[in-house]
Amino acid sequence: MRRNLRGILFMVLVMLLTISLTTWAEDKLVIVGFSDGDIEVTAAALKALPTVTKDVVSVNSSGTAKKFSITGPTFADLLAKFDKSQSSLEAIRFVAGDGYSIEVPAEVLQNRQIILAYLMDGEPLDEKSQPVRAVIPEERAMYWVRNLVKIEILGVDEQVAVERVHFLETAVGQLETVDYTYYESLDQAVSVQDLLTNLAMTDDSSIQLRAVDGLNKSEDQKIFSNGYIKVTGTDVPLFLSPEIPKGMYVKHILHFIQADAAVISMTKALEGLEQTTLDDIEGINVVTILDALGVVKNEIYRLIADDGYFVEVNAADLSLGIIYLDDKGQVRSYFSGLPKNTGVKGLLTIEAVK
Ligand SMILES: Nc1nc2c(c(=O)[nH]1)N[C@H]1C(S)=C(S)[C@@H](COP(=O)(O)O)O[C@H]1N2
Ligand SMILES: [Mo]
Repeated sequence: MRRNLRGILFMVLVMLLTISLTTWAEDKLVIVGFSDGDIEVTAAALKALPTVTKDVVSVNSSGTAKKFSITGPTFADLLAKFDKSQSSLEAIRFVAGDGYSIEVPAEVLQNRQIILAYLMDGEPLDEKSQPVRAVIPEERAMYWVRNLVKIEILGVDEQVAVERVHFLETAVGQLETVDYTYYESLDQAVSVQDLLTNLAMTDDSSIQLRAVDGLNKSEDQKIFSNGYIKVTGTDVPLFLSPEIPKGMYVKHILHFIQADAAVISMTKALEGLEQTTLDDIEGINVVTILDALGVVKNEIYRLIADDGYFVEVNAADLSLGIIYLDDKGQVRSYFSGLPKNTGVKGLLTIEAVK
């Protein structure tokens, strides 16, 4: 009996210690990446800052809206304490304790107020949101990071012009697919690493993703290349990974751009870009595609097929051409009034020839 009691007491002690240690470990926010050193802010220090209280509406990726009121200091006020300013930052990354993370771009940093909320509707945050939830009113809920434990100060990648466009469907056709279980469905996916390697996209800069519903998102190169693009079943093309929370998945990818290369889904382009009919073929004008991706203006463009076949077309003739999916789902080009050899089957790449 005595022994039992002691055992229980010991267990309780261990539990209390564990609880206080974990609470303590998550009870602070670190800001890393400033040249003059990291900043550690305890929850108590955050609460000592002046606060704002705001009625906000969070909108998630499915369009569901939730209304509540939040209270906390602004990120700008916190930075001011350390003689820093939010608007002078190029980009930051919010990192949560649960593995969720998201990059906040310069446009958001320059135009929006960021609130480090520790009260919701006047009450302390729920367990999984503590110690703070970043709230950016007027931005999508993907930026409203619960359980915020780290803020990374990032530099921006040097802007380079897009010089080549790859068609996702053709590129995927050159790769091995793997089984990927998505909810109740067994689907096929390709490794992003394989895809990028195959397309000689070896840069380590961030990837700019755009979904067909207009969502734009910048993803870290390592996170992106460690993931998969699911190509069959629902929500495709879908960026996902067993290593990241579902909130980081990107559904219905229209295109993604990294450095001088872009990858576009023709299936999604047919939904998201303006369609045209040319000599009874329905597709998208070549110029529409190149403009959507911001491809550089050049005199000659090369169209390359998956078997290595290629043909060159003058810039002046580009608007005579469309890209379409044939009845086998293959990407093809067709130019009205140009020689038949400009009709490329299994189109993989369009690149500006220097
Ligand atoms: N820590 C953490 N914060 C997060 C996420 C997450 O998975 N983990 N998901 C984000 C996404 S994608 C959305 S849409 C919202 C969802 O917020 P809700 O659960 O309050 O609806 O939280 C954002 N903040
Ligand atoms: Mo989301």
